[in-house]
Amino acid sequence: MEFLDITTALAPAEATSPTPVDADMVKDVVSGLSATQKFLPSRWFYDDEGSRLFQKIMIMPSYYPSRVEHEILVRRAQDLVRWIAPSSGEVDLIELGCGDGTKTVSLCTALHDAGVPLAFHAIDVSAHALAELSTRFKHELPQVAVHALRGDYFQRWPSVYALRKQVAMFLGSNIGNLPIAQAIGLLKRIRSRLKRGDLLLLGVDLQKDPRAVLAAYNDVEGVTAQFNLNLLSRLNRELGMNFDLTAFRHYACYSPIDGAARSFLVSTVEQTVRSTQLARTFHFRAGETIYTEQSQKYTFDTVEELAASGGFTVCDHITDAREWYSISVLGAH
Ligand code: AVI
Repeated sequence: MEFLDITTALAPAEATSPTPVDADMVKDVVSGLSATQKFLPSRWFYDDEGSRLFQKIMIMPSYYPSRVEHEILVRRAQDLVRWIAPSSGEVDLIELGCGDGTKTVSLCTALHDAGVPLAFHAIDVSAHALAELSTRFKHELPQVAVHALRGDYFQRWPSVYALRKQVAMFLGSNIGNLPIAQAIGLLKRIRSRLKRGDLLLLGVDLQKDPRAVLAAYNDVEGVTAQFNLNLLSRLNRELGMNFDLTAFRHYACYSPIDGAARSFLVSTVEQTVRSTQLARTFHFRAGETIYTEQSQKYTFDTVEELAASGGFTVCDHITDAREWYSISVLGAH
């Protein structure tokens, strides 16, 4: 188990060496761009520029999920504390995809103020985000022990004492970006690490007025469009592709029937895109789309179905006043 030494998190080698070709990216691009409905998994959005653009999205007025989730973490902290507080002993709080800790520091403060003995295990792929999280906790909550673990939350789990209560957290509505089979797979994996009585706090975006959902992915500022198009810049850079970014447009839609917001890149002309690294060409008809992201919106019933498929039962849905978003408390049974 590798715990990140924050002093080496931003080693110069990492900052300067060219990005090696990622075999998973190659597989995804070849299969996605050869399919009848072209697709590219949204996990590839998050290079440095993509992460910077996502930070920008999170503070846009139309992008409500981050703001509402934050409001729940602050305003309903006591309800969360009641679920998290163990009957005895300490609690290991394990956040999958913690980012820079902005989401969780207020909850950890509430737990600390309530006298809950706490160790915070923060897992993220970004060394930069983990370094920021550690600095934030050092300044704002030095009393809480932070264990930063760098890696993919599909694979990593911290070392914890078997007898302590574990509370896993998967916030940010990130579950909604996973195809259903992967979402269930992730819940099952988390469940396999927990014992009876442990919890998973799952951040889910709820179904609401379709116009509010659509506005979040179709902002007038065009930041989501830049975020979507940045995927093509990344492939140009990392796979030697020659996507012309002016010949693709962002398109977002939302279907209240299945609760899915979907994003696409539309080829505005007939064109052929090449990759020197892959020695492949990909043809696009004018109007042809690449499906780049699904952001699932749930009802309480669909959260319950998802939880059951992953081996959990829903103990509570902790929501904002309008019920736009829920931090659902799932119990390992
Ligand atoms: C990270 N994820 C939950 C965001 C979402 O809402 O699906 C990513 C995003 N895509 C466009 N805007 C934000």
